[in-house]
Amino acid sequence: MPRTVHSVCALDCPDACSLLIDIDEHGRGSRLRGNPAHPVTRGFLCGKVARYLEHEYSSARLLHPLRRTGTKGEGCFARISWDEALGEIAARLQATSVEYGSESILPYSYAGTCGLLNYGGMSNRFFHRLGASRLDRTICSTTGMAGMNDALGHRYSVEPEQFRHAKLIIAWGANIMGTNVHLWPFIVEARRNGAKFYTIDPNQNRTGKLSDRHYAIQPGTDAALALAMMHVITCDGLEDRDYIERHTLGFSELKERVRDWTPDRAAQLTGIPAKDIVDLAREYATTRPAAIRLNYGVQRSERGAMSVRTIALLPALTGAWRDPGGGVQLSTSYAFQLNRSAIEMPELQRSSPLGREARMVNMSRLGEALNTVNDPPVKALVVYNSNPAAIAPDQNAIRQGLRRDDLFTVVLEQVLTDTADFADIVLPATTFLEHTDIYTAYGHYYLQLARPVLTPAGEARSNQDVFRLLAARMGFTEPCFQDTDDDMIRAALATTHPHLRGITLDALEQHHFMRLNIPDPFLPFAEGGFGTPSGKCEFRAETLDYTPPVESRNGDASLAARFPLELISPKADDNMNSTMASRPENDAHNGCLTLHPADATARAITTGDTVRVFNQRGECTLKAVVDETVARGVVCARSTRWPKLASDGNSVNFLTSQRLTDKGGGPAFYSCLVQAEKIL
Ligand SMILES: Nc1nc2c(c(=O)[nH]1)N[C@H]1C(S)=C(S)[C@@H](COP(=O)(O)OP(=O)(O)OC[C@H]3O[C@@H](n4cnc5c(=O)[nH]c(N)nc54)[C@H](O)[C@@H]3O)O[C@H]1N2
Ligand SMILES: Nc1nc2c(c(=O)[nH]1)N[C@H]1C(S)=C(S)[C@@H](COP(=O)(O)OP(=O)(O)OC[C@H]3O[C@@H](n4cnc5c(=O)[nH]c(N)nc54)[C@H](O)[C@@H]3O)O[C@H]1N2
Ligand code: SF4
Ligand SMILES: [Mo]
Repeated sequence: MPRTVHSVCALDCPDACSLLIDIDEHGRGSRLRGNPAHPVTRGFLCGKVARYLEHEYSSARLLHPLRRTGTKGEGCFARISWDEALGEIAARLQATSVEYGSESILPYSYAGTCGLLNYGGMSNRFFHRLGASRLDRTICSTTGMAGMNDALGHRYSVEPEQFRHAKLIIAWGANIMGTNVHLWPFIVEARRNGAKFYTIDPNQNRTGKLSDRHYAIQPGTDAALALAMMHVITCDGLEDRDYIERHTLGFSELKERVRDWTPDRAAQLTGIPAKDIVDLAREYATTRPAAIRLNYGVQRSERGAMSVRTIALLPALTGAWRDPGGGVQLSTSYAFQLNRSAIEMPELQRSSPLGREARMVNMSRLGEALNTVNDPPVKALVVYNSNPAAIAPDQNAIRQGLRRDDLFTVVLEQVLTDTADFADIVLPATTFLEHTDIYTAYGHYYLQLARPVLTPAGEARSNQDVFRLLAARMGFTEPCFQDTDDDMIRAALATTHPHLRGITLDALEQHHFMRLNIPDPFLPFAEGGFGTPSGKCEFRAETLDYTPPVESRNGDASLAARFPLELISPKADDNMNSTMASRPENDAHNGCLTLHPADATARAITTGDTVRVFNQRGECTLKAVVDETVARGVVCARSTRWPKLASDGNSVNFLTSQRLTDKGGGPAFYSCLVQAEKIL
């Protein structure tokens, strides 16, 4: 019988859409659409996932376990049975643990699925019990989290639904049309009611083109802009005295600190004219409600935590938190106070051969982990929900590691990615339409449940199932390895936190999505309540500062002389990180480098030319697009290409570095100096 059922988009996107899927009489999915009943999805999907059934039924899907037959990276495999695959993996992990210590085993995973169970449920239990190294999952957002914590203590954000009330909306390093499109209708509504919409971004992308004003900031200089805005606000006396007195600490020191952050000084660094900085600051301070949508672009530069922190202090200065539609939104995820340790069970480490907490390995420095870490060296790598041979920085180092003959690599994947090409064993993985999971969100406040709605492709299995089976093979007898998905969901929901009150598995089953038990509207800091020791927003002015990224025009002068272009590699509209980046039309787009006409002319480059982009770490070949969507000295290429589809097998992540940001251990993807030349 044809029917329509519910699901949830599991991709790593703030919107976490509620989906409806039409299933035909043969049990095949025929159409995906947004659930009109969900207050943020509002009945539509992005272009990527509207076409997700092409991926679901693609001939590229992996259907059975594979064992490598060629050299590492070549991508030649032969079919094996699950029994053989699991037996071989268990034996190799066991032997590695005995010979080199259990910490020589490294799990590597990220957010291929955002479902809590398949993101890190049974897999974490398994690796904790094994005593494997723990992965510090820093690749995306930890820098920004550190900045928000420093500013606010509690990382709460303005709700998307409240943006409709704003009179000024600033997208600050946030490509809303591309990466967070379900916020857009609320912005449209606000603008219809007279709101102004501004963008602050080194790249004038689709969102910037639709703005009332675009500020073409130079990469990594956001803290300087925010400090100068504070200068204008405090010099002009535009701060909210009452809010400051009641809910903040350290205002007079802040005022003193920003005294020399004149708009002229910031103009030199940011490339934004001083007069524009003055106007922006005045308008921000005098317009209510004023919302800042700060996405993750800002925190991918070397001083990203300081930038995020400084920006996130602005609404406390102007009292913007008081109003529905006022404040800052970076991520809403902090409000989902689920019982994660009940899912992950870190206490299992005590029953591991280690008998203690295992070491942490920062995923942003995988190259270093595979090549130079020696206490013990990484001898086995188990990858799931991630494609490190495409998305992680400094690919020459990563591939040198992945090619090692003494490294045993297992990859759980839906398709044969660049990473899977390096595997000894590949295991076919289900998609989110094929397994159970629960979903938090980082762009709204609804918790969701999804049941499998389609039959798994071939012999594909969920991560949950694979790690249950591996646990049995390894002889782990703890009853927690028998837990069903539903047992684990119930455990996650078993918490006394007020936000989860009334949310049970049964209720989720019935409603599909449920709003967290938070006030409506949710005004987290309208009456103070910051998560700092004092409960106030603490400016701590003495620690506020701006330092240019080493890899920037104002950073290391000798590097900038050799590699004078600042490369940013923001998200592509039509793929999700490297997921679906193998579509030919996406690859064509991801294979482009945008240059400013002045930089192009100086290198005799015109649109359509093939260019070699290089620095001290590597090189890649891209097609030039010459236009003014980037400022002089900035070049832009979309992330994240499948390297194996490029003519030279390389991508921009052969150029990016393993240098970490100022706080949170995140990668400085967008602080990357390069040179470009035409290939004749
Ligand atoms: N279509 C699509 N959607 C996605 C993704 C995707 O790959 N494709 N990825 C998902 C993921 S994993 C994430 S983390 C989110 C990220 O969502 P966003 O943070 O919105 O995306 P980014 O492209 O990382 O960065 C946002 C913007 O920051 C700009 N930027 C770069 N450097 C600077 C800087 O120094 N200062 C300022 N002010 N701006 C800067 C970039 O040009 C970009 O336009 O999107 C999610 N949604
Ligand atoms: N240059 C540059 N590099 C970047 C970025 C950038 O802006 N510029 N952005 C960074 C950011 S923000 C992020 S979050 C990372 C993203 O990096 P990743 O989290 O690695 O994201 P994807 O590239 O989408 O790879 C996810 C993989 O998981 C697989 N997958 C999906 N669901 C499942 C499942 O249920 N089970 C299993 N086993 N596999 C599954 C998909 O097929 C896909 O190949 O990239 C980072 N890399
Ligand atoms: S990728 Fe984002 S916008 Fe697209 S369907 Fe998934 S959650 Fe919605
Ligand atoms: Mo991300």
